[in-house]
Amino acid sequence: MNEITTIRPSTPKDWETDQEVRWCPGCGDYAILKAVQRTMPEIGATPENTVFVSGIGCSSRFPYYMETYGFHTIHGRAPAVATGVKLANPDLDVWIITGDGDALSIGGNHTMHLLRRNLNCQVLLFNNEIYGLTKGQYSPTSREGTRSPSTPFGSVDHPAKPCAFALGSGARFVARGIDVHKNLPMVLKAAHAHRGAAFVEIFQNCIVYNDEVFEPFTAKPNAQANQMWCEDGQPLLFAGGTKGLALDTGTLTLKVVDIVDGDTSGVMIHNVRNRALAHMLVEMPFGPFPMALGVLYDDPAPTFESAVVAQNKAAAEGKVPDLQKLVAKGQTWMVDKQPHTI
Ligand SMILES: Cc1ncc(C[n+]2csc(CCOP(=O)(O)OP(=O)(O)O)c2C)c(N)n1
Ligand code: SF4
Repeated sequence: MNEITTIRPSTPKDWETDQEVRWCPGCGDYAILKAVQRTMPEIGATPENTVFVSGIGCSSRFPYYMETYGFHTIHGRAPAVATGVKLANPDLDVWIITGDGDALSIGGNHTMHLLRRNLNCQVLLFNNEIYGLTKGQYSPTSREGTRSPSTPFGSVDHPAKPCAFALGSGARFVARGIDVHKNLPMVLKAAHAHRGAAFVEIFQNCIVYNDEVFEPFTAKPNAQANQMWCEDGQPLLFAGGTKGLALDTGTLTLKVVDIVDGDTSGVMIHNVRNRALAHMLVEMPFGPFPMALGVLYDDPAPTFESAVVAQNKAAAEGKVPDLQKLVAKGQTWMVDKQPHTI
């Protein structure tokens, strides 16, 4: 007789592996790993239905540390492998782990197509604005002036904005989090709840090659003044509710306004389905504006794998698969030209 065993809810510990975690002491990757391991039980995930796919980089060591299926693939190619995994078994919960170099240099093309196709998966881009694994060369997200072994006089490149790249590629979910911030699991849960490609940029401190680069908004004394956590249906406020964002209707741009006597009537209300607002939030220059964090855009659309499955089903309708017939089909084309004579 078969015995039915009840599924035991998991704990964060169940998602840890016996592998030695090999990141530099103090690396932001540790905090992200913990946040993901804390999130998995809360979203009701099961290790046997979960796959982590990564490219190459410090961040891409992540699958070794998750007690799930995993692929540590080739540089920039995690989206291709993840697409194969999802098409082979659409029921699997697929997470892509990538770095700013992995996703936006060598893998920029793959990331773009994954997002526009809208594969149902979560993409966690660990943005440390540097190549960590290869010892600190500048990356597509490094700021102008970044001194590194490959830019000894300072970078002259204009950096890419990962969330703007994602929106421009057609992503239907875009969010931002910070490695050590308590809100990261909330952002991860929202990404997981979204059906389709969910893109999350996580500001991750590389303590060795780019330490403190996010301090202007992550350091304790700067956080309140410069972080704006966006919540759907709520006014866009920051600096402890003393400032907000309003729309300048003349120029169709955002502007910072002071909140006087708690009056937020002129402040924009966040709407995660407003794509134009999302574009403005991810493009805001930091300094004059705060750093927009949390779920910036969330507007689901049909997914790639569901369309492929439906198409395959329709094409196979009424047909009996016959492998033998296919193999014995004979020649499918004739080469009737005479070979060239020399
Ligand atoms: C085809 C190929 N080109 C280059 C490399 C060298 N390489 C390995 S990781 C990496 C960049 C890693 O930076 P990032 O993606 O930002 O990840 P991090 O290490 O900072 O987490 C590069 C250039 C490689 N492994 N394979
Ligand atoms: S080099 Fe930087 S990103 Fe890589 S493990 Fe060390 S601190 Fe982390």
